[in-house]
Amino acid sequence: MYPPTRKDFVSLTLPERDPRTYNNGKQWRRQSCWRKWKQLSRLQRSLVLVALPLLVMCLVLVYPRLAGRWRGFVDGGAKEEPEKQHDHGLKPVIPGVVPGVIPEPPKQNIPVLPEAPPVKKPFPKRGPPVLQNRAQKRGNVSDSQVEEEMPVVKSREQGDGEKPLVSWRGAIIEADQTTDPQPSVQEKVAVPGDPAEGATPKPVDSATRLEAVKEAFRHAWKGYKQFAWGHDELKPISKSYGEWFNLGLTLIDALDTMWIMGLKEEFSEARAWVATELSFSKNIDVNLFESTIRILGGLLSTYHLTGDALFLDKAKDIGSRLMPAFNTPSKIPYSDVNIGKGTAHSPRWTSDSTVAEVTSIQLEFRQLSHLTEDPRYRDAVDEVMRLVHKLDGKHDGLVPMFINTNSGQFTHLGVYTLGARADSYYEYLLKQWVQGGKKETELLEDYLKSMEGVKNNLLKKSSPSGLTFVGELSHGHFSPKMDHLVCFLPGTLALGAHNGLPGDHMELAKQLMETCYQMYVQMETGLSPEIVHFNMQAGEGRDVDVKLADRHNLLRPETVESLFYLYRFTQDRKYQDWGWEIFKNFNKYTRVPSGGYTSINNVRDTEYPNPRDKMESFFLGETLKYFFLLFSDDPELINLDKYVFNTEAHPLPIWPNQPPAEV
Ligand code: DMJ
Repeated sequence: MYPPTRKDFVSLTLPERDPRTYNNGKQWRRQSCWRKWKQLSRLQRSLVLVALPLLVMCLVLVYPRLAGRWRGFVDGGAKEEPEKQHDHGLKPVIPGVVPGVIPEPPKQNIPVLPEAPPVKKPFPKRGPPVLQNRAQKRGNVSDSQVEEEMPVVKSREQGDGEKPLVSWRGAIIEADQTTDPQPSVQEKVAVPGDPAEGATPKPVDSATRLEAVKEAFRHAWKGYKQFAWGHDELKPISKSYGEWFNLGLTLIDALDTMWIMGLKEEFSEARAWVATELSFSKNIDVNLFESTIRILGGLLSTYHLTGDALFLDKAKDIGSRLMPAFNTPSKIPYSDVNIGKGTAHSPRWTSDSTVAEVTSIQLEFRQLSHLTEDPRYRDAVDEVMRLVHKLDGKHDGLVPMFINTNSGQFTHLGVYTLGARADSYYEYLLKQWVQGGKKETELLEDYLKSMEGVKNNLLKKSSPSGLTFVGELSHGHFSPKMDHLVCFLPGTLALGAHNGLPGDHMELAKQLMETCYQMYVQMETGLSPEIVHFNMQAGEGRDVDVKLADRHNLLRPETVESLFYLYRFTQDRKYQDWGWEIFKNFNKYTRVPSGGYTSINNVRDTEYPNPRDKMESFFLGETLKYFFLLFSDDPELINLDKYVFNTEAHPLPIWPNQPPAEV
């Protein structure tokens, strides 16, 4: 019982206001401020008087930096140190913005580049680049956008010509902060068969090309070994490393490449690291897809190539630690797993997973079951395929990019792409069918249907050269945008045709191969950008347009991968020659003298390709491996009737081939 005096209400006392000024808020606030000021002690007032001017000065000093960052953000371009994003990873979905499509800035009256050279032009002469982070020179514009001025800002103490602060795509960095002194002109990389300026190139034989790829690997390895040993990625410009999962990603991704190239010394030092240093017993979150294709895939393929049980043990360890990802209401796995704690979750802002991610882990987990005779791995990933097979929301066999881990339904319906977030779904339909001995008819049906969907909805021709390309569909609207990632498709189509699928798949593979090659040839550096837009207006401009934000090259493998398949199946040497051109340009524009190769920001600028200071693990895991296989004339070097490559270029046996005896 409450005491009788207790009042069951809350009393609220409102501050009194002068009735004369009650309706005049500004004046009332001014008087109130003044009263508060008067109530301060003398010491407090003096402190405020000293602090205020200091605050104003600070604001004035940092304003350009903030403004620069903001410009970089709205430009959609690279940030100072972009957050690690995997190709299929989820980013928050902004209302009104189609996922994966960077909104274009408003069009302006702009100068246009001079008429593009014809598609089959001779290779342009390219000057030596400077591999330093520095301001962009003007004049290298997208066909439809003005190059943003890259102001060179000077610090207060600096006079002209002294250590400038450089604004780089909106980020401000000390020119020499992360970059050790570089030669003013990049060291001339001696590539066999690279002619002197003006001279006609001499044909280069396969042995020379193979040796050049091995040399490139050794050069990359040298940088990794010296500056990033045991870490995830080399940062070759700053001679340091970056972590993503903290699991020696580059080293694991590169194991089978070294084996295939016969780099015994490098392989055995890497093996020793795996044996003594690699531990998965760590309280870390890893992305299920990325760790499956790179780590589990890399360990399994190395086991199959070498027969060394160490790699199988490690594969079992990581495989079982990834299994909590499948504990969801729908059985569609979460994107992230803590391999130490055995917990899994979606990204913070959504309960969706990416379709490509949940449907491109099957080759690896199925193989793990095959080896261990433990069906849990295979059951989990086969269930995902069964669920996706039955789902509504597909368009002519094409899948949306997101799927919900609670409901098991597709989300964000209406956007269809063969690029990021959907790409390897299509690749793994075919490859699982191949892996399983061509028996699983649902997989084949879905693959064939989706390729019809591509032809009906996404395939168009560019103008003026009539290049066949794969665009995107967004809520019924066709966009002529094609990611470099889509260049896996010629190889996959060719693999299907080799396995008895319709002959027109091979025809399409050849056409798309030409297009992917042109995405390199038509750039000033001879290296493809991340994304291109094709011109579809008859009689207008050039075939390929590149937006400002899309000019980077991350040393990706897809085109080289497809060249390898096309060469294997057709024996047409032009594919080797195309690959050789691309290889030489990687050497010319991305090779860092002190060791390693770097992603670059601008494939349209031969003088300042603008290094990003990162060598992705797939450069050693995939790109250099596919170069090596492309230049090899030995069909037994990873026989495509015995092995199927996972999406990270790790070859896994086609069943019912038995695993090798342990050595
Ligand atoms: C690799 O991790 C894989 O090839 C993946 O399928 C796509 N992205 C990168 C290479 O570009």
